[in-house]
Amino acid sequence: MQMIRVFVQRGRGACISNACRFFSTTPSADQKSYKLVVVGGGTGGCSTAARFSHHLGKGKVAVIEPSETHFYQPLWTLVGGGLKTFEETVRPTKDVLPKKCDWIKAKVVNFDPDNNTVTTSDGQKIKYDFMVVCMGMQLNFNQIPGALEALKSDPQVVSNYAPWTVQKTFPAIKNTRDGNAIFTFPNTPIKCAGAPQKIMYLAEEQFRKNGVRDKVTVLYNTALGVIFGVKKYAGRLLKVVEKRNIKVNYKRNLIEVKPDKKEAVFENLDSGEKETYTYSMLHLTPPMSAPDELRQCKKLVNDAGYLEVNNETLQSTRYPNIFSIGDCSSAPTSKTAAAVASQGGVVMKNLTALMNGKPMPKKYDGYTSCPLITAKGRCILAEFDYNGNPLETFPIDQGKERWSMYHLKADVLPYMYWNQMLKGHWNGPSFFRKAFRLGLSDGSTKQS
Ligand code: FAD
Ligand code: UQ1
Repeated sequence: MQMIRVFVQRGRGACISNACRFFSTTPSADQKSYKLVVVGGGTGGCSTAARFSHHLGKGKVAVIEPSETHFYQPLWTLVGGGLKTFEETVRPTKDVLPKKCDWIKAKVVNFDPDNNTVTTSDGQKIKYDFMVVCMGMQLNFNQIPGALEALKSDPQVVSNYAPWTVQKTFPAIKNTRDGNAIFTFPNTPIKCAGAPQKIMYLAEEQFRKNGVRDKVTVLYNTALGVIFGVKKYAGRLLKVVEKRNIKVNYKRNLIEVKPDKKEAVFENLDSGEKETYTYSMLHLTPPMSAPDELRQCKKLVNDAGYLEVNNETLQSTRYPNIFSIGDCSSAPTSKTAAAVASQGGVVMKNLTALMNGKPMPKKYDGYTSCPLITAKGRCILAEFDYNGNPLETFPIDQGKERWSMYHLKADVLPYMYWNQMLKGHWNGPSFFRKAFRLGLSDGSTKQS
């Protein structure tokens, strides 16, 4: 019987050895068993599987992922803006998962962390010594009455957030001739919090190109009380919306879409009153949550339904052999692929140490990044940490709209994603940040 020692770890170097626990990994005859099970084969899952299957070898790592298709979601902003094709964002899952791992093509439907087992949608029970959970976020269009119907029936109601609707966005922008073009931000955490406004800037530019800008009112109706969560970039974005004559309505939460009347109903979150707007184009950002299958496992999640991890080590606060990366984890940072890259490096180091009975050496600082496209060829590259302090890579003011940052977003990062990140070779830009500053500073600046 193989026995594995797992250290409960609270922060760098601190092993509370009397909390060590032992468990068996012996499977029954009909059960598969792996050293590491990765749940989800998206950005976090694929890169994690690559890192560990390289080190652990063939047959030791399984990825449980139901989808035949892997999407590079960050490029959907530019697909919606008519600047990239959808095909550039899609690859078969079999081609992006590492060859040394086993792909279990199913969903996890149940977690049993006390017995180190998950159950899949096709009835398999899979046992693990260690598990990394990277299930991303669930899109909850169904929570807005009329939204799904409108997305299916009205060509002018679109969303960059789902693969089945992102290709509707650019035709809708081109068809808009007058009236209200409304862009929403919901009353829940979302992935890439900048994306709801990036597509608005690209649409506004297209309205100008089409000669209809003076007849179209561009509205950003956001449930938030600020345009962006980091002061430095919020200040710059407020200048952009002012210059471009975009109206921002704060604390407005979309509660219904009526495609038959071309109306969108919002709740004013301050007064509780309902406000109805007619639309000629409506870009929806749906409410989001952790996936239902994860939320159901109360032993693993926090009150909001996200897998509860230590913010620094990214280890489950309750089960030391479980870690989580990306959008489904409770780490209180802005949910992006850039954050996943940094988190992946931390989990690689910490979980490897744990597997070898050593203290966990790495701490995640909350690094995340949002390339805020403001037009074709213009981008503010927001990068910041847990405290909302800018943590910029390049020795220039990234709060300015720049062509170089647009090129990074549109051309360099997609190449890096497919060729470096998914192969487990990209841990985020901290190395470059330090190199650009010749080791003198880590590039962090307090909010001004
Ligand atoms: P995902 O990559 O979404 O992967 C989750 C995987 O889990 C999926 O493959 C899913 O099929 C699988 N899964 C779900 N449920 C189960 C289950 N029950 N069992 C097994 N598997 C399951 N990030 C940036 O850094 N920069 C950007 O500019 C940017 N722009 C964006 C623009 C848009 C429009 C969108 C939608 C996202 C953008 N992002 C951006 C965010 C980025 O794509 C995500 O943060 C990132 O993909 C999160 O990785 P993940 O592994 O957590 O989730
Ligand atoms: C990043 O690392 C990343 O993941 C690959 C993204 O997702 C596509 C990003 O959008 C950004 C901005 C980064 C950060 C990378 C650099 C070079 C600043």
